[in-house]
Amino acid sequence: MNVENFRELFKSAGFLLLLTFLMIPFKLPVTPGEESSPEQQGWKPEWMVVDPDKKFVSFTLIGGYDGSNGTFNFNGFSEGELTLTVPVGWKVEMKYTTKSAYKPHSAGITEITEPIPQDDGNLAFAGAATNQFVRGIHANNSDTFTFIAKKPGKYWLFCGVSGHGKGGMWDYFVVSETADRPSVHIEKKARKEE
Ligand SMILES: [Cu+2]
Repeated sequence: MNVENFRELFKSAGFLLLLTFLMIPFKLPVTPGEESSPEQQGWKPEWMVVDPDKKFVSFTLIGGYDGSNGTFNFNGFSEGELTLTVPVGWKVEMKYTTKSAYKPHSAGITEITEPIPQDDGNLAFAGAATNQFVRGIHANNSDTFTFIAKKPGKYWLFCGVSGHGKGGMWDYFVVSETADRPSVHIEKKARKEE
């Protein structure tokens, strides 16, 4: 190997080293709840509070949170963008508030049926809906419901106000036999209004 070749080798090795350093910030693990984004696994939003010892999880849900899907959304998510997962047998609390002044909304856990029901559909668990599920809750009003997630399966988090489910005001609620902790998963769709 002559000097020139050696110099080239040294240069490319240096370049590779520089590249490696540049890559490091993107490979560092991210602490959930700090730098993580909703798209990452293990995201734990402020609106989910977990007590593993009591097998209890509390979700704070806001109907008409923002303008997404013409305000027909939970915490900004609609048409299945949001999936709440809880382990089977856990106690679930849903602290629900309507924010949008445009229309009343409600929240309940319902069976997934086709076609999407015009109104409330079938509750998956006894008591798993806000009061006035079909009439809805007006802006700045709240209702909290609790239930035991004893039946594994995939359900809707559904707004029972007439036409809202059909309008996309539904997300997913999963009762899992394999999950050991509650989790939130988000798959945000690209929308025109955003
Ligand atoms: Cu609604």
